[in-house]
Amino acid sequence: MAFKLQDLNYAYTALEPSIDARTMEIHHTKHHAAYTTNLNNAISGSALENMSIEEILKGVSGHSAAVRNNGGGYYNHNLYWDVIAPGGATNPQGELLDAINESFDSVEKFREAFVQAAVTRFGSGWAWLVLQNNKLVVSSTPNQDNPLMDVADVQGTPILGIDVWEHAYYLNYQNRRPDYVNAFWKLINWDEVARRFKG
Ligand code: MN3
Repeated sequence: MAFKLQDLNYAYTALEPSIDARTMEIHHTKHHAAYTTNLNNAISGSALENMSIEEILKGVSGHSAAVRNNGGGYYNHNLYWDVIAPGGATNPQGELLDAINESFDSVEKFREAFVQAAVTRFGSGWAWLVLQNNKLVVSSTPNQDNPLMDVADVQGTPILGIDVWEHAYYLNYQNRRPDYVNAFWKLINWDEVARRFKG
């Protein structure tokens, strides 16, 4: 198998009460596991088996819907688990803070734009903080698309992402997506976002 479901380096209970353990467990062992298995099935026997996930996504317009949906799902959830891992800085700092201030005027204005993108994404999808030509922008994508994909409206390197599929929050928040988004904001591991920002 080309791609492996990564273990979380923290317990399913670690993000309670913001994200409950049952949601974390189902999200990781069922949803993320299924994207991983289905991606491997979709690329089996093809040249994509020898490519990185980033390379696959950058040329996704040339691949099947199964590669687009499951490759996105595989990549997006790896990023998601990392940017909410407990223990990092609780606010943006250093060069990342400077870049946020330059692009959005303030962290608060960035937060408003990010929350707005997450809350208003219709149906299932993701909201992102994207590094694009040395500038930071907020975007959102449908389904399991992401800014690495050549089909995305806003293309660049995603450095922060929130899953707004109902499976990410419904057990605890039901229809209250804004409550989940605001809880997610408080979980962000800014050291991990800074690591991705620096590339
Ligand atoms: Mn998900």
